[in-house]
Order: sequence, then C-alpha cells, then structure tokens
Amino acid sequence: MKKIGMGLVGPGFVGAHHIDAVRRLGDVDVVAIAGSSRKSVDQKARAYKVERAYDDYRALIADPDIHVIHNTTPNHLHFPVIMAALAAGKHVISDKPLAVNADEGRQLHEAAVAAKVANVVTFNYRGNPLVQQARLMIAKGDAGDLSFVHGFYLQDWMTNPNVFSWRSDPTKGGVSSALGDIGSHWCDLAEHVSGLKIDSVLADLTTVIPVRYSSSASAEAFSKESSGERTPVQVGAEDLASVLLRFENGTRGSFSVGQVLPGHKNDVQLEINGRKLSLKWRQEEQNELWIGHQDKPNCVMMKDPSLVLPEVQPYVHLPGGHQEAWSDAFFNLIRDAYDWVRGGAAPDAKPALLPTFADGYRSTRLVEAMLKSHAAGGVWTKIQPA
Ligand code: SOE
Repeated sequence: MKKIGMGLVGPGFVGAHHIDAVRRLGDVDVVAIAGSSRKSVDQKARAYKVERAYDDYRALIADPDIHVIHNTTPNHLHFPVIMAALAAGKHVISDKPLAVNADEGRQLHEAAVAAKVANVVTFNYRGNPLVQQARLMIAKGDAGDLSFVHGFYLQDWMTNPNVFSWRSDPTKGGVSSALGDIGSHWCDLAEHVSGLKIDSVLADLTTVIPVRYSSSASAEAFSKESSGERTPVQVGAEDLASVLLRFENGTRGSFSVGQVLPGHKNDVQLEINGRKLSLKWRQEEQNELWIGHQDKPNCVMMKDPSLVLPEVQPYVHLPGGHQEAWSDAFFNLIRDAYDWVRGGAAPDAKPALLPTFADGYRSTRLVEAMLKSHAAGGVWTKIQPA
C-alpha cells in the first residue's frame, strides 16, 4: 500500500497533536516538519521523531514525498503558507482561524476551490461523538423548533500578564484575540450543531489585561512560562467578550469568550433549547450529554457506542465508561479529512462532519462583524454574505 505523505509547518502546541492523529491512521507518513529557526525545528524533529526538518516552509511544500500540508503556524502566516501549498496542488489542513481577516479568508477559500484539493479547518470540537449525537438529534427534530442557542468558551492560561502569546500581538494574531482564537470555535460549533446560521450580532469587547510583559520568545498555547527579562507591551486586542446573536430563522442566542478567567482551562459549553427538549454539552466533561425535559426528569447520556445514533458510532472508539478525550475528537476530524483525501477530495464526497475553508471564511466574517459591532458602540451588525 502506498502511504500518503504529510508535512507540517509550525510545530507548536497543537502541531504535536496533528502528528499524533496522523500516525494513528496507519497509512500516512509524517515526512517532514518546517519551523522558523534551524535550531528549534531540529529540536522539535528529534522530539517528534520526524526525519526531515526544514527551516523554510517553501522547501517543505516543494518536497515531492509530501501530499498533505498541515498548517499550524501563528495566524499571520496562514495566508502565505496556505497560498503556497495550494499553488503546489497540495491538500491543506489548517488551524483556525483560517485567516486574520475576511478578505484573506475569501482568497484562501477561492484558491482552494480552484485547486480542487481537500481543504480543512480544524474546528475540532465537531469531532466529539456527543457533539454529533446532539447535531443529529436536532436535525431529526427531537428537540423541536429551536428557541435559544447559548454558551461560552473560557480559558485561564493568559491570566498572568507575563504570559505573552502571539495571539495578543496584532501583527501576528490579527486584530482580534479571544474572538478569533476561541470565539471562532464556539460559533462554528453552535452553527454546526444547531444547523442554523447566525444572521447578526451585537458585541461588547474589553481588554482585562491591557499591558503584558513580553520576552524574546512568544509563549506556546497553555504555557505558563513567565520568567526572564521582559518588556511592557500595550495590548489592544480583546481578552473578554460577550455577544448577542440573532439566527436567520429568528432563533436567539448569546455567548461569552475569555482568556483570563481563573479556573477555566479549556471550558467550552454549548446549550441549545428547543420547544421539545434541551441539549447541553461541555468540553471539560465531554463524555456526557445533558438532556433537559419539561415534563419528565432530565437525564445525562453517557458516551457509549450502544446508546448513540448509528451514524455516530464510527466516532466512538471505546465502550461506555472508558473516557475519551480532546485528542480522540481531534483524531476523528483528521480521520475524516484523510478519508476525503483518499477519495480524491471531490466536494460531494466530503464527510458531513468536516469543516472546510468555506467554514473558515465564514468564521472570519463572523469575527469581523463582531469587531464592527463593538467599534460602532454596540449596534446590531449583519454577517456579510460570501
Ligand atoms: C489556545 O487558546 C488554544 O490552543 C486554541 O488556539 C485552540 O484552537 C483551542 O482548541 C485550544 O486552545
């Protein structure tokens, strides 16, 4: 069997999980990684047991043994790296947000469609089996008409002002921090599970920590490294935001995101209330789905292959009571992406779960509308059409 060759650009926190997921597939070779400095990329290559290491992403893209490019670079590099990969006719799996603004998001989406390659954005929370269970229950009408879609995505790893990530740097992360980095996940999840599109938003943003202290190295996600010599940097991007939502069919919603909220590690919650029942899923307790009733006791469904709908069973890897985790859901997304690659990446062969550059582009328009709403003093703002 001929193996598919994978290459990864930007081996940081999440890069390691792309490599793990791909190795779990069995028929994909991790051929090479590319990083920004010779010393650090060699170090990562040794740590991840990858044979080839490039200090220029263009050399990795030109490597003829590589068919699929995984882009896990800081946000400002998504555009040049992905454009180069698409120009070389390679499939691309990119981290979110797809781009730092909607204009770049549109160009990447259009280039991927023209290149006729698999194009995937890692909105990985879609890969959780109980997220799919909730989505299908709603699609089958179990919840009835939806009235309210709400939740949050809260983290605490940026609480210390000495933690300085490229996410807070407008030249690297983009003008938004919390909304682009984690609000993008929440909105994608809310639209994917509810089956509804957000029509307009009213946003309130703030920066709880307006001055951070940076060192020469930007902190990897979830790193608490804060020692060493530091210089103060004025931060303009939001680290806390709340947004009211109106969906196209009139359904209402709201969510909050925050990166500086002690105790919340990677706390994503989505609750959807229909006229017949309510569903609630929380990432930190991801093996459970809460089902709320008005006229009988509420219940908690455990992730178990014999309890979920038949379409969800392929996404469950262990019997009930054997906890599955973030990396299993991430693997599910990567597995679907490579199924699409193996099948020739035809648009109509895309697995239903898989988020594409069209979703990534949509997400950049959602974030842009939220920034615009806040800048205008908190006014209802429509999402721009594609
Ligand atoms: C840091 O906030 C981060 O690593 C995000 O960038 C990821 O997308 C999210 O899944 C986990 O948190």
